[in-house]
Amino acid sequence: MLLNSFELLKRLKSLGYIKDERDPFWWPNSGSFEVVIGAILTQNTKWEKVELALSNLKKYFGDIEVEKVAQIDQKILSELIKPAGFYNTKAFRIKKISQNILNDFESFENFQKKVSRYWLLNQKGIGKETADSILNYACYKDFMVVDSYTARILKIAGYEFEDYDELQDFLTAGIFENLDKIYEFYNKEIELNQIYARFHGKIVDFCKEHYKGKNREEKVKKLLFI
Ligand code: 39A
Repeated sequence: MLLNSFELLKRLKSLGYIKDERDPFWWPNSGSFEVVIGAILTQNTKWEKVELALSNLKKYFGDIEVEKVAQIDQKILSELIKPAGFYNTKAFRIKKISQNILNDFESFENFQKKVSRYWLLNQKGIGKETADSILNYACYKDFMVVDSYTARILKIAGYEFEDYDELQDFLTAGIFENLDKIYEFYNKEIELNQIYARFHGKIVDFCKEHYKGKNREEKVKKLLFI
């Protein structure tokens, strides 16, 4: 029986997640405006499709910067992000949030320092998972992302949660209560934002490798919980 989220973190770490070649915060180019775009693009689609859309944006813009995205023609933006699906809706959301970042914070650097979850949740089409992804991976703040993979593997361990917040509380409580042990296995003190970032990354990378095909629940159960 899994007692808390720390045990899941420990198990995933002992299985070798995250692989060393990843960004230290797992999300590629963490701490950049590109993550804001990636977090919106990744809604209702596979990451591999997001990568294609991001690659189109990089070919078009060079570096993906908020000032450039705020000014782009929305039809051109839709074409560039087409591989990620729902491209008209996503193009509208991406252009709008870019303009709002500049209007309310003047620069991406100010946005990183000052943005709140409340501000993000008031943007069109930004729900809790997208907001927490932006807060953690683009702004390096202490928010743990919850996604459907996390809910699925915890269900296999016998846990079901009412909603996003309850699951998030379960994840963060297990971390918070075991910080000393986490520092021990990392051999150093590691910031909470990075622990959350890497924990979510471990869950996603593990699920992409093992939560698939026939008997996936059984496979995951054997690897993680027996
Ligand atoms: N589903 C995902 C991902 N899968 C991902 N990576 C792999 C790197 N990111 C950053 C977000 N969502």
